[in-house]
Amino acid sequence: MEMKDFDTEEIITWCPGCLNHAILNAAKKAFTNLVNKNKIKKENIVAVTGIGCAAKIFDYINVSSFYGIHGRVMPMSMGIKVGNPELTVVGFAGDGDTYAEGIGHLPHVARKNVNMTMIVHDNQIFALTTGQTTPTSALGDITKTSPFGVMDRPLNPIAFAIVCGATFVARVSTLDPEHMAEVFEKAIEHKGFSFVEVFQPCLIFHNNISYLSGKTYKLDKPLEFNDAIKKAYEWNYTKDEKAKIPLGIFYQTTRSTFEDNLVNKGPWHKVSRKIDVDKIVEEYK
Ligand SMILES: Cc1ncc(C[n+]2csc(CCOP(=O)(O)OP(=O)(O)O)c2C)c(N)n1
Ligand SMILES: [Mg+2]
Repeated sequence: MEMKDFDTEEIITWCPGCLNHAILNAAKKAFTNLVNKNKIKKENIVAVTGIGCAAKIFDYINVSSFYGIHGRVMPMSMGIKVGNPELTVVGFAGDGDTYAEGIGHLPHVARKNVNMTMIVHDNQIFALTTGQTTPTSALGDITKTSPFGVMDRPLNPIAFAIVCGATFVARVSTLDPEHMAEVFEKAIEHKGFSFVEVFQPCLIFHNNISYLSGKTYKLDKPLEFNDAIKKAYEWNYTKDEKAKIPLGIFYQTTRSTFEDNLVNKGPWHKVSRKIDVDKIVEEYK
């Protein structure tokens, strides 16, 4: 299998040079490698998306997909995975989608350890709606909803995901596409809830390429729980010019998954259910 087997014929409407192209390529590369290594089957991959620039990936990657609604990628993915645990479910969503509208879902898929991967295209802005503050916008960022600078302390999604119980937590950057594809592969291969935060500078509404350049470094290996949380706060989504920003796998552990713990195992699509509609209607008469 080659990467081009994941191409579609849709016209890509991201801006020219948009770093979402790098995420698309890295996802295709990770899928191709995993299929070629017989770790997953192409026909079993499901991409689940929310709404936003990030979510347009739905149209550009040739796998079974579900184009959902804003903020609901994780519960939709969980439903798909529980419905058919044989599937490899990968969610793609923006930072607004995941950390604003959808934040209520992250703790639960993490603590339940749903066996899926969540890839967050974090451009620190609501991009498709042309530039409003999100929970990872830095203090002082000027946006359409914060013309005098963001005043609220940002959310630290890495620390949050670890505390909530995610069993694989990583951060990558679109400015290092090779590393991004490697981590995507490991995240998808990991059994349990994998959370990958991706730096995806938005060329139009939040271009922090020059800020990130030279400040990131790679972690050698995953850390212990407490050390991983401490490391997550080494950079707390600030504009600090002296920052050192860690990339890589912060934390990885093994725990039984949500599907493992179900009393009645799936795949539910193969379970035939006999429902006597007339009997139910009688009960309610
Ligand atoms: C429930 C709901 N709220 C708001 C919107 C409007 N909306 C559509 S796209 C978008 C911005 C998405 O930002 P983000 O998730 O960060 O993705 P990006 O466009 O930055 O990739 C918003 C607010 C919506 N479609 N649904
Ligand atoms: Mg965004």
